[in-house]
Amino acid sequence: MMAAKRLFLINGPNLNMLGKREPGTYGNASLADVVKLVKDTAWEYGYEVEEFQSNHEGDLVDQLHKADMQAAGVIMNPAAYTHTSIALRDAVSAISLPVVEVHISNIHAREPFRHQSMLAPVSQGQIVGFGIDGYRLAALAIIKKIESEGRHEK
Ligand code: CA2
Repeated sequence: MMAAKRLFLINGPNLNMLGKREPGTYGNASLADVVKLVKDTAWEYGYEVEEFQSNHEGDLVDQLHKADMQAAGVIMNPAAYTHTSIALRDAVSAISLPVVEVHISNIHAREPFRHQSMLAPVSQGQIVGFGIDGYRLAALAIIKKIESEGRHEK
């Protein structure tokens, strides 16, 4: 099915706190800065972005289902649910869109419980450890993927 030139940007629990706490791990940028970065990047290629953040697992599942009907790809930082959520993994499996998983920090250089991602095996790919620049890299990567597969409307 042809999708509109639209990306969903989905951020999970506590990412609404970005820039307000823990700058040593997550930097000084706010969630609004992340949204602007992704929108500006997508705009360069004629894509629009629908943005969503929630602290609630089921709401994130709902948003993945909505993306399947309305978008051509998803950029997602599932935050702590990365490491725990079979529900989010099943949702990514259930939709037919490419999903790029982003982490601001290098999860592999942190506590062992952050080394495993439930979503990575069902995602298109994972970008970790580049701070919020990872969101721009994810937008570039997913747009290239969408364009190469001709998944979007003209
Ligand atoms: O590095 C990432 O992007 C993470 O997804 C961030 C999650 C963490 O649980 C993952 O292991 C890695 C935590 C997001 C919490 O964000 C905060 C931001 C500012 C202050 C406090 C929390």
